[in-house]
Amino acid sequence: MDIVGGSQAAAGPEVGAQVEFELQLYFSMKLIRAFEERVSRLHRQNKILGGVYSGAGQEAIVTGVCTPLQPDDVVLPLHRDLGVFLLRGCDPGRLMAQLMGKETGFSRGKDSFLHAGDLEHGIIGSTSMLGSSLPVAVGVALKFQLRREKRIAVAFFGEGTSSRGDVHEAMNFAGVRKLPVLFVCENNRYAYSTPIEKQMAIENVADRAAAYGFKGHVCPGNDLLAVLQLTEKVVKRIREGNGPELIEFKTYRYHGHSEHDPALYRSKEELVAWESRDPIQTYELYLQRKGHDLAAVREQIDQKVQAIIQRAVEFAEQSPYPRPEEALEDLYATPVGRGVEAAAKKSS
Ligand SMILES: Cc1ncc(C[n+]2csc(CCOP(=O)(O)OP(=O)(O)O)c2C)c(N)n1
Repeated sequence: MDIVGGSQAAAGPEVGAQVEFELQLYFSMKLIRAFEERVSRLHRQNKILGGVYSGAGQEAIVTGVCTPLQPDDVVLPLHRDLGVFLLRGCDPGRLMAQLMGKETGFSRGKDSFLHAGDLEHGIIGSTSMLGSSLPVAVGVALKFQLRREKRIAVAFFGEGTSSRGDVHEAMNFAGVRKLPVLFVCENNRYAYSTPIEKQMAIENVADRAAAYGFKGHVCPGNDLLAVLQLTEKVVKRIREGNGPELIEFKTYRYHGHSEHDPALYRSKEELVAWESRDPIQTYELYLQRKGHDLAAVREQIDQKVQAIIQRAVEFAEQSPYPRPEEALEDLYATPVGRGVEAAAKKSS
């Protein structure tokens, strides 16, 4: 069992492969939950650089969306999608080092998690300007289309972000050009402290897709199997050149907007109601009904997960902070293409 998404495991028709796949999905959600819990604890110990935006409660979405993707697809996560890094096969130690601002992180200690990306694993980081990553996803998809590549771009965003202007521009352009992009809205009901009914006048973000000329779907985001089955179908259609689609997943975040937010704007009853639909516990019930020995499976996976996280923390803690003289390195991409050599010669 590896920690890279389950697409390879999904290929085998045999029962063994199916069992392996089911456990891989469980492992993925457990790893994301435990990793984020550890990050929250480390934050309280003042070991994390910058804000922590926990996605606890939303693990089924990242898991169900990333699993059917191919390694050469490109994903653009937002601030609550740390799990994307784990499922795309990024090294957990480097991810933890990024969170701690260490030299060994993706940006070599130049940034917090918020803007992290890892091009080696097809992840483009976001900026603080919510929604700015959607036009980038559309640009990536345009490149795939122009080069006739069977790759897709996947843009994650919240329901609050969906009300931003550049989200509209991105979706409109993607619809006009029928670009291979999947828009993934994680509707957790709050944009910071603003409840959904105070920032949009319709019930579903997905309803907006019709205005751009493509399909929009509403899906229960805490139900891993529902997320996975819908995403598989949608991804297949997009990959075959049928244009973009939008999936809105209804979900809930357990923590406040970030770790310094006690979320006093919502009721205990509401939180408890959503906790009773927890994605991991719901999936555990499914595993049990499928005949897995849940206690044994849980123990084995918890041990594996804790070992991975412990190694990641040790690696990050032992890594150095960047040296001041590195501050100006890696700020610009190395120029490539026609005329670059001549221009370089001229200026030297
Ligand atoms: C353009 C812009 N406006 C406001 C903010 C401040 N801000 C950061 S996260 C956030 C809430 C975003 O809510 P949503 O898109 O629903 O995602 P969630 O945090 O709920 O996952 C806000 C208002 C920002 N970063 N960028």
